[in-house]
Amino acid sequence: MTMFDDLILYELPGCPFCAKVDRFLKENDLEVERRMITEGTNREDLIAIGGKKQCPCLIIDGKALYESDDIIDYLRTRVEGEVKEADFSDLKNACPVPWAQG
Ligand SMILES: N[C@@H](CCC(=O)N[C@@H](CS)C(=O)NCC(=O)O)C(=O)O
Repeated sequence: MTMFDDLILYELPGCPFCAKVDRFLKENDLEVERRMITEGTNREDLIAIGGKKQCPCLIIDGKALYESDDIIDYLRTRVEGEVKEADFSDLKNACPVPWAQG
């Protein structure tokens, strides 16, 4: 397992785009600090850092990176050795969380 101290991942429960990132992390045995935006001040904190509440968002050394595909592209660069691709084929490509759509 590799833990990255410079990365924080903001997530939303039930978000399929967050699930993609989660799968990629697990597949490659990577760990980052995880923050659910439904908890505490995480939502406000994310907006303060990145300007929007969209999840997933990876904070890299204090800078926000949105978009699951871009996050996974970035994480690929942090894998030591061979990158293991995760299967996302069963995940929906739309947000099912009504709260997040507003
Ligand atoms: N294209 C984006 C879609 C992300 C997305 O739509 N996330 C939803 C949660 S399922 C969200 O955060 N919506 C709230 C918002 O965009 O403000 C990705 O791949 O990361």
